[in-house]
Amino acid sequence: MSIPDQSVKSRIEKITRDENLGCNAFRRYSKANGTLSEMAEKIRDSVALDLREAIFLSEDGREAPAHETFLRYGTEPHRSYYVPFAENDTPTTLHGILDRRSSSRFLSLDGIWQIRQHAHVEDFDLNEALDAEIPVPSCVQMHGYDRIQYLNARYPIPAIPPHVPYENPTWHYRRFFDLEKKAGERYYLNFEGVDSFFYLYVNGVCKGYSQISHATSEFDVTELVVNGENRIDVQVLKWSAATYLECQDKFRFSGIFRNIYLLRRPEKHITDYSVETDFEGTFGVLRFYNASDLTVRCVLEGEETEVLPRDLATLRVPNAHPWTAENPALYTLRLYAGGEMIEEQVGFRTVKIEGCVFKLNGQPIKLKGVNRHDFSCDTGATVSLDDMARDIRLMKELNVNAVRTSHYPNAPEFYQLCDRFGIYVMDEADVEMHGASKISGASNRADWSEYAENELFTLGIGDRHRALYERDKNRPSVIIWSLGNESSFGKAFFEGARYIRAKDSTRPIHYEGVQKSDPQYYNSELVDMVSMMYPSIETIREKVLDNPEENRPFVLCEYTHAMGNSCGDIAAYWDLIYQNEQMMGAFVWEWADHAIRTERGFLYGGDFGEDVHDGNFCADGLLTPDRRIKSAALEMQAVYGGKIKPDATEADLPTPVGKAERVEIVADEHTGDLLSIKVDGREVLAAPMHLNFTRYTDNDRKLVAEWERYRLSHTKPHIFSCERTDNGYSFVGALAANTLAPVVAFKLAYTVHQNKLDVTLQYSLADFVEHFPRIGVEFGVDRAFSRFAYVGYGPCESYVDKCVAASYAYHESTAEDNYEDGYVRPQESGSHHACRYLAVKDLFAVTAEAAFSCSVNPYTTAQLRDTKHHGELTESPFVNVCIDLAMRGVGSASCGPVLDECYEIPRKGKNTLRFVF
Ligand code: IPT
Repeated sequence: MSIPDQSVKSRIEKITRDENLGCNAFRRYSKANGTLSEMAEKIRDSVALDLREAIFLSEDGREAPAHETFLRYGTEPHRSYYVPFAENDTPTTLHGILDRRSSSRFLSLDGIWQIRQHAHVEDFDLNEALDAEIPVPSCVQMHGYDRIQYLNARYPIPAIPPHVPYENPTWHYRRFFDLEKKAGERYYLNFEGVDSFFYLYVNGVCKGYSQISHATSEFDVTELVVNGENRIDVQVLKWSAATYLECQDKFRFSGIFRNIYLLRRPEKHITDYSVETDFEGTFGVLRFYNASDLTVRCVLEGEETEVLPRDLATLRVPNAHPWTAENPALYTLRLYAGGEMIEEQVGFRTVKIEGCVFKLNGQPIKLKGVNRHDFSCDTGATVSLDDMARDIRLMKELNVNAVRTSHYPNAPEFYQLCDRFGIYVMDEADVEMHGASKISGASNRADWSEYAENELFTLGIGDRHRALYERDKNRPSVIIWSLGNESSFGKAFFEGARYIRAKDSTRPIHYEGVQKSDPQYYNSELVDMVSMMYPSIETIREKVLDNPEENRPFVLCEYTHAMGNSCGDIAAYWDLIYQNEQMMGAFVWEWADHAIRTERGFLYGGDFGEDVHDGNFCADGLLTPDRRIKSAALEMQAVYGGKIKPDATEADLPTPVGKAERVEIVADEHTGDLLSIKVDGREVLAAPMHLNFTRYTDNDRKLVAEWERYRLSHTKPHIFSCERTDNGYSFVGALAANTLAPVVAFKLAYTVHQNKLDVTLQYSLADFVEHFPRIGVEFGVDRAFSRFAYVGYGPCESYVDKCVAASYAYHESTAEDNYEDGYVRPQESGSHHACRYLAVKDLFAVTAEAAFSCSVNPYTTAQLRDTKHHGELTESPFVNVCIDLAMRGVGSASCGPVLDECYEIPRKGKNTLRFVF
């Protein structure tokens, strides 16, 4: 910002008063007829306005284009998601939910559209020729337009709310469709998601405009459509005021990215309704509110009742099964009016907070959660029903019972899948102002809370809260509302939060942001639970469990950052959660990696020539971008399944019997490296055995700088003494880099006895060294020897802090299978903790005095440390073997807390590895 001496609020005010950025093109429309707040009132009351009269005037008289307000115009009020059928339709199902395409009243407008890109909003010409085609729904950047950009918390545009740059890529979409228009019918166009702002034209007439990327915009186009061929033009803007409220950690895509369809409806029809459930003894009680202007006939399990307009009815189902994630019992409610039938799936369930305990159907439950974005590596923010159904199937398989829809409402059908298959949903509003915390170039909570306090945003935030509640209010799976993510908290939130509070007494409200705002809001009555992200166990104890003042239920809306080789801390969290009734559960960050599938493999931030980006911080999921399961997911599966402790280290050890008659070795007297092991004249080593003490995992990110202070990547062994004996070598040395004292002092001995080789390593870390990654040996063997067996934690990779999913047993594998090739950014992988035996098939077996970690991989430590994309890994010419005396835990410190001290490597150690040939 160029005005550093001013507060954000006064900056905004100054700009609002003095400047008119980017709105010149709209002057011709600006016939003022009200202030923003008056418009907001009208929109709330759904008063139809003529577009030409729509104001573009702010409180202080500033003219603004529509996309720099938070307004929608010409849209229907937010309503529950449903698709009407004709009474005589035969609805079918797909993936277990109602197939809306089987409704004769549903006309999909997905498919191939014409498109043209413009650099500026004003370049749009309604009647211009469009020269290209694009599938809808889709993200334009996935089709060669604009540029793919991944950004985490920062705003992608200068922070001058509500202005957006004049350089504002705009897409003109067009398609034609045939309609048999009938007298007495109404036609509604529904857009389920457009990022970030759009104008709608039907047959050349502007019907209105809308924003909120992850909300349905419905337009009544009855007066504009004709019998026969119709034309729709949509102008989609990349940047709008909405950009300030949708600063979520994701690839920043644009376009009509969710489904679009036309509903054909009777003149008088159901507009909206709400369903709430409860129990009376064994009866399930359904309270139905008819929010429409006509009488609705309700049929529930044979019980039928007529409900007058704006009236309430109660229906009862005897012996109703409560809806839970484990047993998601659903009952079919059919609503009839005006020749239409609307089918609802009702789940009877109650959600209550009693004392500090979160209860479902009167029982305490634990939310075994994940944070999920709508993301596909092939289509970006556009996800198909198949994609969603696959996610739900995988969640059930991995013992997940809850999803936080981070950080916006997901596509409506996702919730129906959750109802059907049993997933609790924390449904989050499309609100994130994370960028506001970074506008001064460094994190600054004061800037952030000034945004949250600024009533400039009240309309936009309030509209998002209304959209959230109204669309999803009838979903049994939704058990918690979340006011958004990472936006601090303040006055701009009050109206929306109060709206949800007033409308819904059956579900609690979540919002983590009160923790990071002005302390006056910490106990806001608009929020029902304490929520944190990535706290350490000590912080949880101190702030919540051991704090007598804190009596609300506690949830971790994000924890155990699943980036790369991660989630070493998940069992420790759940040990605490299972033991404390105040802890209602936790949501892993996050479900799946975001990365784009290309011929070069998966790409991430910075690979698309972005001016600003956040690298591979988007690849932080339990699953790969194409939904393969990683070891972190297996660890979560075990812990969510109730297993908290690793298996005991008990297993039968094979007794290595060597057949060799003669073993000869050659070591380098200046480095201590073992250059040759000849067994009966045949060379075993394809690469020398050397000391191995570096690694990279994404959770080591913050240590990379520290390790560079110790110059680990320049560190080499220095030998002070080398003693040759009849049957081997004995070295005393240190690991050191130029300019520095040694980081490790060591003794190393190689001793041959008949068909055996003992490798004895003793080490001691220098006092100034912390968080040392590992210490052990690494060497190569010929690629013909890729089969191996071990006794230790497997078959998945395992580390000192990540071995609950593994079983302690004899396992067999190959180098190719052992490396976890799902890491978008290559890294340390495939190690097995607490091994007592390793055999590289047909070459040797290793046992040791003390347990060790080992891996057999097609890549070297250096390759895994230095290669930036999986697609750039070239198989090493040999099979790479690592045997570590000590290997640091993996933790989740890429965003989570620092690794627990007990998982650091011991400061001293000694082991003898006995190779038998
Ligand atoms: C937290 C965000 O809420 C989430 O969207 C994601 O960015 C995650 O971090 C990291 O991957 S915010 C963080 C500053 C704690």
